[in-house]
Amino acid sequence: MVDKKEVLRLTELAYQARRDLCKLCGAYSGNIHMGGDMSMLDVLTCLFHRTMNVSPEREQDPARDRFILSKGHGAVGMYIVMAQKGFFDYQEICETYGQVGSKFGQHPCKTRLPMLDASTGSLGHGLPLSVGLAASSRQKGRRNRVFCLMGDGETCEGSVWEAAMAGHALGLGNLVAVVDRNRQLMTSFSEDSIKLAPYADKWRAFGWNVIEIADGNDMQQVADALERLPESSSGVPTAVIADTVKGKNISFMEREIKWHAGSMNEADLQTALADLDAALDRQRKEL
Ligand SMILES: Cc1ncc(C[n+]2csc(CCOP(=O)(O)OP(=O)(O)O)c2C)c(N)n1
Repeated sequence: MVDKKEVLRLTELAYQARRDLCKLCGAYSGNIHMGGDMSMLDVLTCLFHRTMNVSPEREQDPARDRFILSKGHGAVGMYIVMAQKGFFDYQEICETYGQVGSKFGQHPCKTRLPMLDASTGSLGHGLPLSVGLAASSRQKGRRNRVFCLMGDGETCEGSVWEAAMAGHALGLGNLVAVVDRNRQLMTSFSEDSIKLAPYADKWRAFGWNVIEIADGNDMQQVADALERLPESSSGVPTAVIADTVKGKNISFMEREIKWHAGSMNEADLQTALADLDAALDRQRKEL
């Protein structure tokens, strides 16, 4: 088990990321994809602050891990976590986010942010790209991993399953697909539209090693699960399926379809910040 001190450090980072995101949302005039950002933030925090060997200093290092945010509509959540890690300046994100000419667009753009491993936003393309990166790393004898974070709704795209077949056929043990299984899409619950269950079995049927996280918003569970990744030299790709809650920790957002994306007024912002403080208190007591 990952020790409690480390879990607390990661929990506090995820809390800070949620606060920063809420403050940005409160100040921004347009909609932000709050629901799916909140659901994925614990996994994203653990990936950037513990699991992946990435840092601004290693940008050009061929041995560093690669990361593709395939659910590109979650860009601002990723920018904030990367800012904590020193890649970006949070203030600059707040001042320019979503404006014409900004580096920080509503979807991640590699042309403007060269440290990213891909531009994303059109769902279903991150895993195919990740297969290519992982195959190339393998061919060059590198031991790094390629991580691809997808939404569960996104995996309705056929291209995801073509890539899953290829990842297995090529024996890419250095490939890790992480699915933010929040059971919601843009305008509906996933099981009410294209039924995804039995979800983990689908990945197993495609030949993948599967790690399930019963509560993907519990940092202890997330950190422990990501410790169990096989060696990158193994011959089987891994799917980490994290059961999460869309809008996690914000009372008026949790599991609310309308909070796929939205904007907050001052009263919303104050409620959200109080909710986050209460959630952190609870998490500290549990640890
Ligand atoms: C190819 C493509 N089709 C449609 C969209 C519009 N879209 C943006 S987010 C979204 C819902 C995605 O659901 P999911 O992957 O579960 O993301 P999450 O609920 O975690 O935000 C859709 C359909 C898109 N970005 N790309």
